[in-house]
Amino acid sequence: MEIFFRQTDRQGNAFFSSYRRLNEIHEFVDKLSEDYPNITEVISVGKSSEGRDLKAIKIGSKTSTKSSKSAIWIDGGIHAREWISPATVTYIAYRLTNDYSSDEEVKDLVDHFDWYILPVVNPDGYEFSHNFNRMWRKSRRGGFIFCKGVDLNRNFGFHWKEGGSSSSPCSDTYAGSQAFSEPETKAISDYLSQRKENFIAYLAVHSYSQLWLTPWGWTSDLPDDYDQMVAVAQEATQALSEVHGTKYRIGSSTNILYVATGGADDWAYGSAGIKYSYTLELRDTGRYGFLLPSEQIIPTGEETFAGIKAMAKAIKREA
Ligand code: 0X9
Ligand code: ZN
Repeated sequence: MEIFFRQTDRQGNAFFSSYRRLNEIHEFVDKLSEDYPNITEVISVGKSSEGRDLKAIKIGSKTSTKSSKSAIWIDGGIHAREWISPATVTYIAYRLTNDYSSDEEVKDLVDHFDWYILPVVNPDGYEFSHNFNRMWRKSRRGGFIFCKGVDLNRNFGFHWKEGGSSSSPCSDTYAGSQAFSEPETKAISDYLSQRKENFIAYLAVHSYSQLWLTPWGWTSDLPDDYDQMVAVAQEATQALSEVHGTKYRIGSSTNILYVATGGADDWAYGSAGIKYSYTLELRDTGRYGFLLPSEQIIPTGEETFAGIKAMAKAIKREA
């Protein structure tokens, strides 16, 4: 058993030493599930417009006496160029499984919650950003040679296209032809809607700016649960900063960033009724921006994992 864990540790360190292609992330997720069959299940949430799998992993022990567990959703890679996001989200899945047997705190959180982790919401854009254009943001559907793709974080059906998004296919914030016109956003919303009573938290992981954002992105008004969301985010960012000193700011998207409608977090909170819905903007604050060096994958993973654990602990206490 011990050798087994040490091997997995080595795998983790090697895997997270560089930014990985989609097929490597998918293989890693499959491997995690093979290594920890009792607490994991590989899930297909749907397919991208170019036919790539939206491969996710569900992590949760079946030992709980409760028939239906509370669930936490974490996704990454909705914006192609934000490479630290899929890397970090995959790292979270790695630690939740790898540490289950050795860390009481992790065991407790995996026993209590079902974790649904989708590292790459936008696999077509992610691959395009590796193959052709490192600064690509959107998906790759529609358009001609130029002006392809939809900003999937403007395509969710809640106050869709009411501000901070564009109706021009050439724009980097093109909202799509209608709400949920894109297979990626439709798949996520269908998946969550079928199970929404179980979901207590939704995390959309982006980069960069070091922000722990609450809804709303469509109005400067604050959501009903704002105070509780902020209290949980404070515990999370406190734990996060204790790891490597990285400082996060907390606030609503509109108030500390900008108005942008059709975002996943607003939909998760406003339509799916998921009480703790956040967008995380990971490292850094602009020195490297989207081009965060790969040496920062593990430190970013470590601190984000600490933040997410603290968040889950706080939610568990509240609920
Ligand atoms: O603009 C976005 O989609 C996010 N920032 S990013 O630089 N990663 O593109 C922020 C989204 C915040 N949430 C909402 N506006 N709903
Ligand atoms: Zn983003």
